[in-house]
Formats: sequence, structure tokens, C-alpha cells
Amino acid sequence: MADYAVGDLQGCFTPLQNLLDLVNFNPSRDHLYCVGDVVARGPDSLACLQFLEKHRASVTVTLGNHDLHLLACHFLNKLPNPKDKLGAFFTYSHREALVEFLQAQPLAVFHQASNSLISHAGIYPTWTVELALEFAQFASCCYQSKNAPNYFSSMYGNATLADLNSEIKTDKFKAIVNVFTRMRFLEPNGELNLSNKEGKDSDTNLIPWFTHPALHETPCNLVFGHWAALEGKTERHDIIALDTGYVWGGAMSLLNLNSKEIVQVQANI
Ligand SMILES: [Mn+2]
Repeated sequence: MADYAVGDLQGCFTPLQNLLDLVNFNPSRDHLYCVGDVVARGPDSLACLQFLEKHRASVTVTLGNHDLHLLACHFLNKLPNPKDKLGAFFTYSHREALVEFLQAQPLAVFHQASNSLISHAGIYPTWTVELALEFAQFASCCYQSKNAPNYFSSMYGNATLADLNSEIKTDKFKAIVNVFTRMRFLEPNGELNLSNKEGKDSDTNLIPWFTHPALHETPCNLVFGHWAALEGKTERHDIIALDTGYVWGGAMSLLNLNSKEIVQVQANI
């Protein structure tokens, strides 16, 4: 029995299969955590979702910005960004079960056996595990409620840290989603900077969330994806970046949560 975490699939199904074969993944015995962005940009988003849904008892996805975008398009009857290559998904007649599977997934999960918190973009540096899970729970209650369309329509745009404690539920939802799914850098005042997507040393005025002094001692191991420009490097053994940019010509990374061993499949370009 082993538990694995895989970096952003971004609609790339073949390398996922290759990685699972490499570790002899057995869904009746093992568990797969996807750090989110299982869809978009790559060629096989539909196949990724079909596979994950088929093995849903052995799969957990911590939703990423692209996964939420797919749900938003579904619930708001909007066309996805053509760059996301989601056409096959939105013309697939049995997509309801896939939507229902994705909507049932959390924004963050704590893996007890390895003392790891898994989420798409990370956690805000000052958060405890308990607070992170509380925020994740608040947000999933929003997008799993009958008011989900309302929350999806208010999801985009900047929010401030103060909005995390807002009485206005849609503002609080947006602020939580921004931390868990869109965060890379913080401004010197601690607010999120959502525009810089480059590497961690690209702007010395900005602070990568995981080098913030509050994380000098992490509350637990932190496992995340989302930031391909890091190329898997955080210079910390307890903060593990799994998005190694397969869809951009890099690699897909699979972490054994218990042993911390990582196996990779390289893109052939
Ligand atoms: Mn992402």
C-alpha cells in the first residue's frame, strides 16, 4: 500500500499512465493525490478526467485554477478559453458524472501518514494546518452548494487578505480560492501578487510564498503544484513543488508521499 502525489497533469494522460506503470500503481491498494490542474492546455483532458473518475475511490484531486475554470464554464454556460483545449470535454455526452466528480473534490487535504498538506498553489505562510483546512472546507461548501453558479461567477479578480475574514461569503470565497489555486508571489505588504508567473528570483521586490519568514518552520510538509517555472526546486526538503511543466516540455513528477522518492517522465520534444 502506497500513497502518491502527482504534479499538474494539464490534460496530459500518457505520462500519467507511464508514471503509474513505473510504480505499479494498484487502485485497489494505493491512493493517488493530484495536486490540481488535471485539465487544460494538454491534448487529453477528457481522458484524464475519465480515468480519475473511474478510480475515484482511490483518487483525490486538490482543485487547481484550471479545474475551477472548467467547473465555472460548466455552471455558467460559458465557452472555455480555446487555449485550454476543452472542446472534447464540453461535447462529451456523459460529462455530468465527470463534473460531479470534480465538484466533489477539495481545495486542500492533509495526509496524516506523511504529515503533509497537499494543495494546488500552497498555503498562505502564516496559516496553521487547521486554519488552512477550515478555509478549504468553507470554499468547498460554496462550490458544492446549490448556489455554486453564484460563487463561480464571483470567483475571478483580486481580493485582499482582509477578504479572508469577510462577512460577504462571495468575497471570502474568492480570497480563499486565490490563495489555494493562484498564489505564487506575495507583495512586501503580504498581499498576493497574481501577475508574475516567472521563477522565484524574477522580481526581488516580490516574495515567493514559500520563502516567507513565517515558513522558516513549516507546520508540516507542504506539497503543491501550479508553479512550473520553479522546475521543482524550492531548496527545502519539507516544501515539495511537483509541477515540473510536462505540458511545456518539462517533466511530470510523481512523489511517493511515504518515502519522499520522486519518479519523473520527461516530455519528448
Ligand atoms: Mn495552476
